Amino acid sequence: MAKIIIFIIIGLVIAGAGYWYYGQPASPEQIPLIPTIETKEEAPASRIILIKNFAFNPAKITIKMGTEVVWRNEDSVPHTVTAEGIFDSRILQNGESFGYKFDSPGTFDYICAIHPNMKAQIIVE
Ligand SMILES: [Cu+2]
Repeated sequence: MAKIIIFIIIGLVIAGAGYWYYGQPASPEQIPLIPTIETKEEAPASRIILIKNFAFNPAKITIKMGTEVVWRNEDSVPHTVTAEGIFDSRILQNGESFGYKFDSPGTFDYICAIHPNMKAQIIVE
């Protein structure tokens, strides 16, 4: 009986020592001082809209102010990206692109001037 108690005590001592050795919280000088400066730099935002099958795809997007939208004509026929008085790509042949950076909020409707039934919209927040 006494032996069992001694074993238990030895066990507790070993367990306690283990806790003391491994379970100690790190002292302040062991905690690495990582600067917590937040970097708010975001990659320059840009969105691509494909012109395909006589449609802008996607036809309606919502973007943040400062985003550049790039349209690329993937049709074999020429198209334009035209918001009268705001931006105009002129004629884009197959494979050509046009980019416009939206620096102010608002809703921008645009069309293809060659095929005015091609309508699309960009909402800038
Ligand atoms: Cu067109």
